[in-house]
Amino acid sequence: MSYKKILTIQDISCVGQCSLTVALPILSACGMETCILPSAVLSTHTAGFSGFTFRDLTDDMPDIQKHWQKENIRFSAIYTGYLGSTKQIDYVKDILQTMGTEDCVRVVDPAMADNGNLYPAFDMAYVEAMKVLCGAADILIPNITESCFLADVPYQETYDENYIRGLLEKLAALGAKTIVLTGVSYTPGKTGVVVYENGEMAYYQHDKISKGCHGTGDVYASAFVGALMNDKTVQESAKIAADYTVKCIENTQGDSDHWYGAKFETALRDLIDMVQ
Ligand code: PXL
Repeated sequence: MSYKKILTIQDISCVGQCSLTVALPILSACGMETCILPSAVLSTHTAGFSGFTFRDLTDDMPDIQKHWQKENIRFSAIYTGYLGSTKQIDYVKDILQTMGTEDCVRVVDPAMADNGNLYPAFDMAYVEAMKVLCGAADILIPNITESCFLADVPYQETYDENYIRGLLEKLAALGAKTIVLTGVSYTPGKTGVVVYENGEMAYYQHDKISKGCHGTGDVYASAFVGALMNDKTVQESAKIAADYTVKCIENTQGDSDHWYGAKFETALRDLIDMVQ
């Protein structure tokens, strides 16, 4: 396994099992040196808790980047998630374009929406800025709701393969070469992920656990990047991330106190076995 330095840019939700508190341990378990650029610090995530604090770190970003440039620091992969502001997306785009090694892989999870709605902190100006960031990605990992906002396609609860193809074609027009679309369900009781590469769709279907839990998008994207950096193909990484995320949800269901996140730690051993 090669030892790679990965930068991940997303928020610190102090409590709630999402973003950096998920990405760091998962990427470390996958054998990566992980560097972070926190986009904001929140007391909790914003999906279900009320009265959370929010400190936006947008204004710290240019100086952090300048220092890294002075130290000649470069990253083998840059993976972005939940960001702090529309202005920040501009800075993050510059980091994506300038802070990578020659063969750097740029992965954007446009973490901004789910179940047909934008997360509370975001508006349509944020969506417009996110479209531009997606254009700077090699690989995009959206869910269906995010894809609809990014592609200006009306959100539907049920759909067929033609709808998904149309969505992916519009997303690809933003500029990302490869798209890993999560939460694609054609059949009750099943869900899965569509990998779109060079105009071709490949579908990996798995069981849908009736009670999903929050934060699984971050678990999925982090495991995907960890597998990819272990020289798995995009399709292999998409499958490994799906199998791992299902295991995390299985290990969480039945604990009604644990509504805010997935117990991803309980399946790290399985993930390590899968990426090796
Ligand atoms: O898991 C996505 C996410 C990340 N960070 C924060 C969030 C959310 C989803 O709601 O609120 C702060």
